[in-house]
Amino acid sequence: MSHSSFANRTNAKDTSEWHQTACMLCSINCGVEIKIDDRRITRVRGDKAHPGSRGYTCEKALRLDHYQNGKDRLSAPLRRRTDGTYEEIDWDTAIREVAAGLAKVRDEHGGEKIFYYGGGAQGNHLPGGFSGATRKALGMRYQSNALAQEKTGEFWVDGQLYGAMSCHTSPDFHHTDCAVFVGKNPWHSHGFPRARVTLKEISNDPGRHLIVIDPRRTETADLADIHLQVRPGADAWLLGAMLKILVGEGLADRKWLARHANRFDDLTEMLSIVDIEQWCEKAGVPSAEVRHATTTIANAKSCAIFEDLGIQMAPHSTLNSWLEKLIYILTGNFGNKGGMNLHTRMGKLAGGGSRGQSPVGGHRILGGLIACNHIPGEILTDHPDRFRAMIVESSNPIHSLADSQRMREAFGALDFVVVIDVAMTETAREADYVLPACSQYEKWEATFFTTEFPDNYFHLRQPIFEPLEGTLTEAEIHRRLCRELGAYDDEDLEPLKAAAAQGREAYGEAFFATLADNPELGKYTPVVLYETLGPALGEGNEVAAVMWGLSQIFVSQDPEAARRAGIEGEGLALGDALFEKIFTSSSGMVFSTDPYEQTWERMRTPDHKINLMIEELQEEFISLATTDPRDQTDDYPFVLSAGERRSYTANTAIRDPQWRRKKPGTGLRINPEDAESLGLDDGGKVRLTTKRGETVTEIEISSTLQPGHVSLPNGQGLTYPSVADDTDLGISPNELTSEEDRDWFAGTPWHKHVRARLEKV
Ligand SMILES: Nc1nc2c(c(=O)[nH]1)N[C@H]1C(S)=C(S)[C@@H](COP(=O)(O)OP(=O)(O)OC[C@H]3O[C@@H](n4cnc5c(=O)[nH]c(N)nc54)[C@H](O)[C@@H]3O)O[C@H]1N2
Ligand SMILES: Nc1nc2c(c(=O)[nH]1)N[C@H]1C(S)=C(S)[C@@H](COP(=O)(O)OP(=O)(O)OC[C@H]3O[C@@H](n4cnc5c(=O)[nH]c(N)nc54)[C@H](O)[C@@H]3O)O[C@H]1N2
Ligand code: SF4
Ligand SMILES: [Mo]
Repeated sequence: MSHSSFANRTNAKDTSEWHQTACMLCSINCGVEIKIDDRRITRVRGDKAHPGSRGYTCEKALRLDHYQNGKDRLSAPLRRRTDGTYEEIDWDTAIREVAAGLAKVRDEHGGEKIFYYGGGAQGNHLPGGFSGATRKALGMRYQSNALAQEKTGEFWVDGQLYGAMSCHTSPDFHHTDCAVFVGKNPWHSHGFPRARVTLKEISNDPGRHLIVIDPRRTETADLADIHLQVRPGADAWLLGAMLKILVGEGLADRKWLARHANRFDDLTEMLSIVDIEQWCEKAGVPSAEVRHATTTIANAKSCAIFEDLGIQMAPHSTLNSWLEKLIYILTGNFGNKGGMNLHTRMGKLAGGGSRGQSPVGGHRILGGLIACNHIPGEILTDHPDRFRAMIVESSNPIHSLADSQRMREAFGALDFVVVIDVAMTETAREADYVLPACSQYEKWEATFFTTEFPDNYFHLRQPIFEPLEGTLTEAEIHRRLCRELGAYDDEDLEPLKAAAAQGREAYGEAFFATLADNPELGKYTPVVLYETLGPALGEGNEVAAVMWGLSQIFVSQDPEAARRAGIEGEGLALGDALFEKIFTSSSGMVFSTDPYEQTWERMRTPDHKINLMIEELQEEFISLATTDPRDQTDDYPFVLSAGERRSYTANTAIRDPQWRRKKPGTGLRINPEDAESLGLDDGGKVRLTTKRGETVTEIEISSTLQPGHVSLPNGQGLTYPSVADDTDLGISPNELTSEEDRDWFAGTPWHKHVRARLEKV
């Protein structure tokens, strides 16, 4: 067993050395190399050795120091005083009082009244793992995170089509002949490795096609062969018309469908209600363009599609996911090179399936998560089962979830709130206790956004800086909370500590034997690994021990995928070899490799065929024939896209107004015709009113938007206790959104479709 190759690195102060890590500003987590000077990140470049990004970065990574040394970083636990201000306390006091506060709620009302939100943002998913132990120690049951305001509808649809929600598809853009983006602007938002390079390659190759469905002429649309500039919120009609063209005009792959899918006749029957001309008109796209796009998809050798917030956060969200997926399925683009495939995963982001319902409103729980828009309703009530306390970790829900005002009110109504973050966020400012965590460059960290195919990557990043004084890793915070709550004691750990001293082989055997003897201890696995195997990995490396457990789980489920990636061994030794490779690959590694046919093995329907029909969504589809997206109320003639990704946005991970070199440009984008009819010049001020709020903002005239459609960037409008001049920090979009505007099925918000009124100021 090799000892840590990094133990001596955690104190590195050498300014000439490049350190391997990753950018944590979006889900792609490109490998980067950085140079440091004391506690600053001074240089950043793409890491060519990273198997996914291979040297690629976008412009945002260059300014990571604004995260590491961000404004309002926390460096001591804080306790709220009765007047609402905070006082610093020491860690022992903090752990004792937080544990006591949570235990009191548990003892008086039951552990299931304590709600967990977050667990990881774009680059840090280990906290969500460690917090599992604290949650179990308290008997907590309900949780949520940002996925339940974007992706849960899509996951559920996957479950219906492929037999389990864990059957998540990976678009093979690197090999595809036809890439389609629906409500997705990968030029800015990425979503797959090396996005800009790949988009340009497809765009420049006359034999390959790029199709964009977006109301705005985005940077991606500018590169596209075909841009269907759909009316905002009208995708369901457009996708319905495309499906009818496929089925009605002989473009569906009938032979392939007969072999791989069930109920094609029922689907054809459902699509019979579609009047192609009329539906295209409702969608605002000429039918000739829709036919051209549909034919291009059908005739391409392969096609891969990515749907994102433009349809997931708009009317008919879950229905749209179904219709979008039917397009690649009807053209036989599943389980093939250049198409859509079911990938492996390391770790998991959402827990459990879709059993149960929320305790107060009885709302669907999808992927183990309560829909974010339902959270306030589960608190602001006198229902006996309401949530009474909350743990928030690596997330900023008061800023990022719909209806910030009501979210703030809900936090105010809780008996006890603790926030674990690196910075004094909008959410932390509503907490009873704030616990300061080490930054992602001060501890071992990783992302579970491992969704690639045929090769899937994992990157365990080693710490580069010493923890900022006063901060702890989440692993240590949860270990201390578990100990304080009496979850387990030294005696429980003795056999594991003794085995760890003899090496990882002995540890592996002892681990499973101990858990069989003491199943209770198994509830706390992440912190138990951290406490027992951790020290054997070398001082400062203890957190990495949790990956040993995840490696063992991975090889128990998918041993062949790991072997195809070059990991050798049998049983526990295979898992240990995988861990060793993860632990020593400072630039990331390939943990699984699949042939395309593997997708069919991964199907969870009994006959391994795709189930085309989803009963729950049929009625909504049929209603499209008799409804029209142009029927609007007169009070709010504009559609606001509240939260567009731009080059200077990264959710709320960077809390430093200085990180944008140029003048912010955080204004409202608006079409020239609309600006003219409002009598406004570029930079002019406008009052924007929604049913939930109003604000005054500058406008930025842009012909990329169609008339009647306006957009604001995401992640802006942060407030900084330490910045005196907080002018020009933009608009916080969720002061304008309402929790009521949501998908009827998944509860996902309509952030891309907020009705609005504009007046010149
Ligand atoms: N630069 C940057 N990149 C990011 C992030 C960031 O904050 N900044 N955040 C990351 C995260 S968490 C996520 S989830 C992804 C999101 O990535 P995207 O979904 O690509 O991001 P958005 O810009 O919010 O929305 C995508 C597109 O939806 C379009 N749209 C609006 N209304 C409609 C509609 O009715 N129909 C259709 N078809 N399209 C519509 C918008 O014009 C926009 O171009 O980005 C990730 N990447
Ligand atoms: N109106 C509107 N609202 C939106 C969107 C939109 O398009 N429109 N987009 C939505 C989407 S898709 C998403 S994913 C959400 C994202 O919203 P959130 O899930 O709230 O995520 P972030 O804004 O990235 O916040 C991450 C938090 O983690 C903290 N953090 C960073 N590193 C660490 C660490 O190592 N440890 C700990 N403990 N904390 C850390 C940061 O300080 C920050 O407070 O926003 C959503 N909100
Ligand atoms: S923001 Fe995303 S795409 Fe850009 S460098 Fe960071 S991880 Fe890569
Ligand atoms: Mo997101």
